Amino acid sequence: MKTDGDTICAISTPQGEGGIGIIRISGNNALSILKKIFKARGNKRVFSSHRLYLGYIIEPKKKKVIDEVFAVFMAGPKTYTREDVVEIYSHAGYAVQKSILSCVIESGARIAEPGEFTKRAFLNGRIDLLQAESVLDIIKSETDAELETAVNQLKGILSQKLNRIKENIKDALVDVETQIDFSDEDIFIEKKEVLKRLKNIKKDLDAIIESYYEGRAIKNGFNVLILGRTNVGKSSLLNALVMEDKAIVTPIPGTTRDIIEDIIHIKGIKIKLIDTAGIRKPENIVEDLGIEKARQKIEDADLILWILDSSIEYTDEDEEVYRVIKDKNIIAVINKIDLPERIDKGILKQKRLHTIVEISALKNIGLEKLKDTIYKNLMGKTKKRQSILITSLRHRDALIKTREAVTKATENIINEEPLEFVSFELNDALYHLGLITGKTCSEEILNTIFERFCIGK
Ligand SMILES: Nc1nc2c(ncn2[C@@H]2O[C@H](COP(=O)(O)OP(=O)(O)OP(=O)(O)O)[C@@H](O)[C@H]2O)c(=O)[nH]1
Ligand SMILES: [Mg+2]
Repeated sequence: MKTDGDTICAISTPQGEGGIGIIRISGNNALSILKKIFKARGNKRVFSSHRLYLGYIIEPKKKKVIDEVFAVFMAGPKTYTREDVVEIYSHAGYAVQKSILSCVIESGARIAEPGEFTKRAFLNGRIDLLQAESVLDIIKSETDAELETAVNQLKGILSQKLNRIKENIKDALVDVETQIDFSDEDIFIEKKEVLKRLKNIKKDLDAIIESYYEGRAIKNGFNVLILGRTNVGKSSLLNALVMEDKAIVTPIPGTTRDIIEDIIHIKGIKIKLIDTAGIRKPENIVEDLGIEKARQKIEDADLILWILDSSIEYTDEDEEVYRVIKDKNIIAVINKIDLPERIDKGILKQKRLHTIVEISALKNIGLEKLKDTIYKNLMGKTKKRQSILITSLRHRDALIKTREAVTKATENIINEEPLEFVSFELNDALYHLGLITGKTCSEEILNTIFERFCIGK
């Protein structure tokens, strides 16, 4: 799969008004298009590579000046796509950029598909698929931790690690295949040696696969569910944590009927807070549906904040909530501690809950402590911060399949099965590993990956 070098173009900066907007052109005709539409100051006709020229974009047919711009021609392969690339830095405005783009198209380019520039960088071998995907992650990063992970991926740290694993699998494969070819003669591979190699490969794969939990958390954030019976102050807690009146709060039990979500950051980790309808015997169909939605969220929650009301005795409804969530990761949050205490905390102690935090959502008491507890709970789940993280389900699936094949190869050797089986499994392992870096990827997979990009990237 290679690009055919036809010339593509796009507005690469976000649409709207701004100081500068960039139009990017890539392909064989990039330079000739520039020459048709751009007149450099001083009438220069020769463009040195990687140098900025000030001048005007002039509509080729009507000879009308559209904008004063900077333009740069970058000769391949030292470019983003490895093809010839031109970038035009114009003023950012809808009409200006649209007019320039029309000139470019009339002069022989076509509009790029989403992610097509990056796709070309991949197809022309400048970056592997992992790095191409990291470009999207960098664009979408909201927190420093997310950005750091994505940049490491772009720098190729994960690719290098995977390449080392690939080389190790290949070495094992060579050992095995040599043995197959010379089976009648006296070349004899030490089974122990191959098994040791495979064990190390598996260990490396384990570590990367395990990093997915942390990687995913950094990328997508954790789901923290606020759950409890009606009127205990769930929505008040959401509002206090997001510091905004996001959810309606009233003294009437059954106020919240739908799921209400917002994002907060605690020490650089992203947390999706999810407020839900209070759980009790529903009084009507709307409330019933709301409660059902709340229950459905339980499965996906990384953590459940089980809210209780300090000013009222522990009720059957509280117990009903507890019954549903008792096997999950929960923090018990006793709210309304600004009011006289009526709840029997002894009941909670009997339940051997790991953590109980006391707060007042109304008076802003104990919220810092609660945030700290949430952070420790979630980060405690991840081991020490790993330097290499995977964040994509696609990578994780492929690594798991790689590991499966390595495990099978190991079993084959232990069970003294024909070495051809071992060789088959190791080739399978290489295939799945290759899916991650794009070596063995089909056009279809590539398309689904690059479709997620915006146009111009
Ligand atoms: N005194 C006191 N009142 C509170 C506190 N937190 C919430 N409330 C009050 O408790 C009532 C219910 O609060 P909500 O936040 O709507 O409770 P909820 O759990 O979301 O209720 P539903 O959505 O009906 O399930 C409101 O009148 C709040 O002002 C608190 O810490 N102290
Ligand atoms: Mg509510």
